[in-house]
Amino acid sequence: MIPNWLLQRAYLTPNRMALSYEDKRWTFQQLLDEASLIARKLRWNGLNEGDRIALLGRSTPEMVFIIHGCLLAGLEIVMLNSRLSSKEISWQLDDCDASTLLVDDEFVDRIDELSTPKLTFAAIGSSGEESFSITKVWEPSRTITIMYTSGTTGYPKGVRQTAGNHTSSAVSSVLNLGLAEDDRWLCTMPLFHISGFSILARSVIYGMGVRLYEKFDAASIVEEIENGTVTRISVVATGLQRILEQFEKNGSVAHPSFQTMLAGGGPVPDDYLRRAQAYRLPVLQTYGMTETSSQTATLSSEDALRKSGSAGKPLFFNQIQIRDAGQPGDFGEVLVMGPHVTPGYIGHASERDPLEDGWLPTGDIGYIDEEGYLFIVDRRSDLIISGGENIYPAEIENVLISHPLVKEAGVCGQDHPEWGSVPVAFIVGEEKLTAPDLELYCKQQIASYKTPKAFYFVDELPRNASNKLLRRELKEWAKK
Ligand code: S0N
Ligand code: AMP
Ligand code: MG
Ligand code: MG
Ligand code: MG
Repeated sequence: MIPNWLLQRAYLTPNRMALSYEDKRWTFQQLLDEASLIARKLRWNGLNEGDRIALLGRSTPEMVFIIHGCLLAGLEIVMLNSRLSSKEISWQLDDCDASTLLVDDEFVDRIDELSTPKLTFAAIGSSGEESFSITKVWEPSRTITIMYTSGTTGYPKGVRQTAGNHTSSAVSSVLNLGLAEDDRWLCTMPLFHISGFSILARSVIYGMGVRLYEKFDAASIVEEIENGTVTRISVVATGLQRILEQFEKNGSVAHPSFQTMLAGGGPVPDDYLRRAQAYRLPVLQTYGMTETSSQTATLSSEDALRKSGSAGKPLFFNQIQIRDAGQPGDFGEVLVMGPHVTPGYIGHASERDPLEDGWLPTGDIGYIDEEGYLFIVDRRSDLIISGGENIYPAEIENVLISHPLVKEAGVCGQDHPEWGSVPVAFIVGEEKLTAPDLELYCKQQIASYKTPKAFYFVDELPRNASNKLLRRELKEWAKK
């Protein structure tokens, strides 16, 4: 059994710093008090142990209290990506069958026509309370969070992340990175992604402080890294790039107490890793995904320079292997096994077993070198990763093709200096169709980051003899 995280943590180290935001801070006891209050209010609103709710909020202390409040109340939390369009959010709400949507008042106007009952954060705050006794231990199989991740078909899948998944992930991580008494993890990653949520989990499991930012603010982040007020941070390549530019501007270096910059969520350019050295930034590349509740493999600090470009070795409890690899260096699909791997999906994908013979096929292509280090080289499917957000061409193509003036549409990724890769669209359509029309049409239906950055009008799309779209060819076109 796994101890109820926050209850156990507040019992063990009540006075340690748990959370800070701007100039405010909370100890673990204060965090427990805030979260317990929320839990009683959620109960009063008819939410009971085992219920599934959806949560749409910003990275604020209130959001952290609500997350922990939900966990204390025994709820499963569907974490909604606040960058999605109303239409995408409605789709996920239908698919997950949540009984209630807890929504930050900031976002209420985005979701006015919903069939799911909603409870705004303000309404939770002003509601009555119902006392109940908090469950002290959790079954490892208990679902803590559900996060949607894009799928090849264009329909995202809700991934279950259990108490066992999160806890083993956090324990594996600390076995690799170590823990200092005054560690503070700067969380600028969205809490609705596992990159951000996993920081909250590590905090309560380790008794480690989290410094929370609502927005990615490179100037403040770098100031904290220079001053030593934070010791760890997680970033995607886009964030790392902004941090490097800020260090360049400041002409400064990281404080000696700064321990780790965990970089992942997509490819991390070698050039960034090299440049980071000049600012004494210990950047450790990591390979993880929603289905693995964050890191599967991470480079260790002692290998950072020698194995630059590698995503490291698997964390202690985890296994990796390359499908059909005969010898070190052979390329193939990366397969993952371990207690951090999801037991499965919910909703439309619930029948799909994520595992094959006990291994999770990741869809990523990589190799393991002769010393056992993992290198990720490509993605088997057509996934586009823009600033750490995943996009499958099919979800954009489905939207484009629904436009009355569009006859055919093909989408692929194009290299981009800020986002790594962005979607661009090739369109066969009526003459009067314009790029601004299509952009507007997309933005009404899908997240802004999924809206193609360019629309190229063509006479026909590259197809093979059986009329299948040749996406590789499309990618070549996108390079011209
Ligand atoms: C990079 C971020 C911070 C950029 O956001 P920013 O600058 O705050 O944007 P906004 O001011 O909100 O918006 C301005 C305009 O920019 C558009 N936009 C925003 N983000 C993107 C994007 N990603 N791609 C393209 N466009 C974007 C907005 O739409 C807006 O435009 P308009 O005005 O047109 O609307 C932000 O994108 C960000 O936080 N990215 C990170 C997301 C993330 O966390 N991804 C990782 C997901 N994967 C995992 O969680 C598994 C891996 C993992 O766990 C991990 C990853 C890294 C490190 C550690 C771990 C770990 O294992 O622990
Ligand atoms: P998600 O499930 O949305 O978090 O996306 C996970 C995907 O991000 C993985 O399947 C990879 O395609 C990609 N990814 C994560 N970490 C890395 C990395 N270090 N290098 C290359 N791709 C990565
Ligand atoms: Mg995924
Ligand atoms: Mg992603
Ligand atoms: Mg059409």
